[in-house]
Amino acid sequence: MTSEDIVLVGAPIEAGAGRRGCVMGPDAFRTAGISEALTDLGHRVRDLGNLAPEAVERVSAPLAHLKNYNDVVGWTRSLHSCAKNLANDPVFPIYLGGDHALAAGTVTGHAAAAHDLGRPLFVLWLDAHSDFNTLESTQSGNLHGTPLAFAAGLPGFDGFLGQPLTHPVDPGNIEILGVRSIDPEERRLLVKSGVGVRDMRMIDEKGIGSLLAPFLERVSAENGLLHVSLDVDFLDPEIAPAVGTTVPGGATFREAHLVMEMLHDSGLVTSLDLVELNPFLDDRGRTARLMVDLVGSLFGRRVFDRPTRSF
Ligand code: B3U
Ligand code: MN
Ligand code: MN
Repeated sequence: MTSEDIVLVGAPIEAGAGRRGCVMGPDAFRTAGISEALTDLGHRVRDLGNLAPEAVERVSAPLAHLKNYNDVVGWTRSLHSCAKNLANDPVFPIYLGGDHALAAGTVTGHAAAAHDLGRPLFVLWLDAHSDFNTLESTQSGNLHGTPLAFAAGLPGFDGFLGQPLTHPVDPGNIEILGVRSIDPEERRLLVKSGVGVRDMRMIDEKGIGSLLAPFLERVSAENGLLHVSLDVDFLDPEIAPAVGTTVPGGATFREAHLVMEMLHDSGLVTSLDLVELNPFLDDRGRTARLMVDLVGSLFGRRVFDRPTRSF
């Protein structure tokens, strides 16, 4: 990536999560210096402030156990329109969450825009969870466990946008990396849909770099756009405690930076979600600062430039 305009969009949604606190996420990213980190790397940054959910006429949830359905619907609609508009500008949007339900709007907005451009959208989902429950399969009723199923066009979500999703992401173009918690019905849906799933065991056996490289090659070969959705719980809770749904055994500091460095070198990433940061659970801003550091690696920070000639 060269020097470019990055826009920051705050999405203080916590309606999709099981516990409160993600509403403070966008301001924690700002306090941790996300704008300054990107400016220091030579990028131009514009902070658009925080988005608000669209006002939605109160509709009852299609199933009684779904939590905060109306709020999530309002956020999905405003984020979908925002993402679709930003995708038509020559800017790189970073969505500051907020819980992962925000990706129901961002991913589908970018998918709609990609369709209009005649290019396929690919999605890299960095997460301890696959977030592939449908409204029927979710046991918890927490809607942050459903956005990827919605974006992949699984049935039952017509209420989210008030109409069927016209341009879902091809499930074959989705790669979930770092996963270590999948519900039984979710697993069945993932297999049936053909989503790429790379769990921690594969990372241990093959190395995270060799798992990511073939996916990036495919995005490049198909002239795709790449949306990256980074959930804080992708990281090991020892280094990133500020998340409501910690699962032990996550990506290490080095693995996470390597992913970001490879994404930078690929030049393929066109939009980014930073989600599930719960500052209420943080340890003196440590998780927020780590997330900002990772964004730095994605936007070109390196310790030492590789030599251009060999000796
Ligand atoms: N699969 C579970 C747990 C979960 C998913 N995403 C998060 N937690 N953050 C569920 O509630 O759907
Ligand atoms: Mn998630
Ligand atoms: Mn997660």
